[in-house]
Amino acid sequence: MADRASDPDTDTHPGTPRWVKAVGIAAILVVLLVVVARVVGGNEHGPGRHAASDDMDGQTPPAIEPVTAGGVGGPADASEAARAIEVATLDTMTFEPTSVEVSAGEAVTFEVTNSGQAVHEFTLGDATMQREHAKAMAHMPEGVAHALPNSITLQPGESKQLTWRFGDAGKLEYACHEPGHYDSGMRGQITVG
Ligand SMILES: [Cu+2]
Repeated sequence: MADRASDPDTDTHPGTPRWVKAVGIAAILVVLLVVVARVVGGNEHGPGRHAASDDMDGQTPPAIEPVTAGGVGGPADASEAARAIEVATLDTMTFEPTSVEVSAGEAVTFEVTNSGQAVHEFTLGDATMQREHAKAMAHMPEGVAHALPNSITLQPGESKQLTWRFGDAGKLEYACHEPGHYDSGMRGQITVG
């Protein structure tokens, strides 16, 4: 994409590298798609299942894969959860606890409290979902990433809930993608047994 970035004479705005424009255009497209998706899906329940809509058109990768019955599972209503797990986010770039165990097919409500002074998030998913979320955060920290059903963002002192029905047995993560936090190790392990 930046193959001609060193040739500003071909550009109407010599001072602006081509990639900056490309990122800007991509950001505008993402905003438009999110608005459209919200309008279209506005009167439906379970907006999470529609957040990664098909109309992304390959322009920007959806930050979460379509939810299926198995696999990683998907968002659920709090009334479906038989139990709750309390999780705290800490400024030491750790979660408390650092790991949890759940059963395949079980719905669990995570009651997450930000015990730190910094903003933290709780993003649930497999490695692919974590990677896609990090990508979305890098481009649109206040837009796409925070509208996803597998993620909540918490201001200092804030508590929020996220209910998830787990799918197949395996390993998932809960992680924080505020800038630098994930790379500092801010992640916990979910063993789905
Ligand atoms: Cu964090």
